[in-house]
Amino acid sequence: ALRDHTGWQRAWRKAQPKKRYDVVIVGAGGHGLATAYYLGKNFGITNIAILEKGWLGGGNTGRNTTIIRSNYLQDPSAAIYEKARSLYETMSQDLNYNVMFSPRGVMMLAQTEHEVRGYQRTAHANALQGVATEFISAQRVKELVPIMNINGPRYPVLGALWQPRGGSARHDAVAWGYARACSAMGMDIIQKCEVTAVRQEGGKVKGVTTSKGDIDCEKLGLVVAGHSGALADMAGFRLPLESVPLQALVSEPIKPCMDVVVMANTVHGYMSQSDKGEMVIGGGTDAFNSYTQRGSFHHLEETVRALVETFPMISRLKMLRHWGGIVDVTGDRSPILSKAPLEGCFVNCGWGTGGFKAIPGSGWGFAELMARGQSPLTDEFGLNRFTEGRFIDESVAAGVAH
Ligand code: FAD
Ligand code: PYC
Repeated sequence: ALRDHTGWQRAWRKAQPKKRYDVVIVGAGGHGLATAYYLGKNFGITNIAILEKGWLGGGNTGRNTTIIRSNYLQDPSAAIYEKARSLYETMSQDLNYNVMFSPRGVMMLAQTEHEVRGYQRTAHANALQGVATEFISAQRVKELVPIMNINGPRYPVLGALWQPRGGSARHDAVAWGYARACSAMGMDIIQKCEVTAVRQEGGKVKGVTTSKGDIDCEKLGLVVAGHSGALADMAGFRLPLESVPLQALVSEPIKPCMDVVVMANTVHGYMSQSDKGEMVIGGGTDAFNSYTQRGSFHHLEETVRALVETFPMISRLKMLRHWGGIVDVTGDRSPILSKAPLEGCFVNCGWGTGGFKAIPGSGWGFAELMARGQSPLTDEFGLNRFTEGRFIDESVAAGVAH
């Protein structure tokens, strides 16, 4: 059907690396591209290269299950995730690219008394932070999601933390929209360009060595999610991170049956319905460190088993595809947006299982940090918090997947 569609304009230019840039960003995922975009838009810095070892958006940005919410507990988290959620509301207009943001509502089920108390606490914290969430009853949950069995013998639904303006967006479109806007500002997006070394001189970053040659830069941003440990190693420092696979799967498409996103954190499962009708399903991280970006059958079975008491209908669904991405998990389940020990080098990582929702807020704050050396959105997320013991504990909000 697309036979006669020829001569389409490229969404972003195919670029060859120059010898030198003001800023080099490693990683053309959502966070790297958003950082470049806000460096250009908010600070007028456009002499930028974004280097990607594979294809743009082919890392976790193109592998995630697209849940967007800002119902975190601690103030610094609420600030950056709510900034991101609010930027998602206008992203299609801002980028002139339809990212299909769908604020359909996200609920986190409370299936133990412990979770009831935890989510009521989060709802109170969110009220103080200006984040609109509420704790709703089991009956209200059933009204919103009629296919749910709220009277399961093992894990009955006791209520839920409900964020009506949470939802989802089309992950590829987020990456492509930012990429097109960056390219239009004159930035170079260079795919199949793997960074293999970080070059330094006198304790300051000088540039990078890549599969397409050496590139010099004034400032370097490392934004490579599950490969952050490897890049930090090249730059001569260590990060408090573990890299583990996180898997997801989709079913055959079925008629519309659920128009909100549901997370069941106690049993480690979550589900939403895509625009195509597929049920998008995921569970917890693999129990071992690995760089293997693929799915495995035992994990798939565990996840579906976890959900089937609450969603009996999934026992009859055929599953179509499963896959994995490598997520970078910190001890306090909060990200790292920080100056690195090497002068001129900055690191944005540790989003673990929950960074898709944060892409615009992270890009906004990290761009400010790289341009000005400081940002109110990133101040609390520095590497120094691990040596000073100022953890931002979000293990409950990270929820299902951690
Ligand atoms: P990535 O998109 O992974 O981009 C990093 C890029 O760096 C990659 O493209 C990689 O190829 C490149 N790179 C690595 N090394 C090099 C090198 N040496 N040289 C050049 N380039 C390099 N988050 C949510 O908020 N909601 C969800 O529902 C959700 N679900 C998820 C489900 C799954 C199965 C997975 C895996 C993740 C999920 N996440 C979710 C987490 C989210 O996907 C990530 O936190 C987010 O996408 C990270 O984006 P990024 O731009 O930092 O990383
Ligand atoms: O961060 O909301 C999230 C999430 C859900 C599944 C994976 N991550």
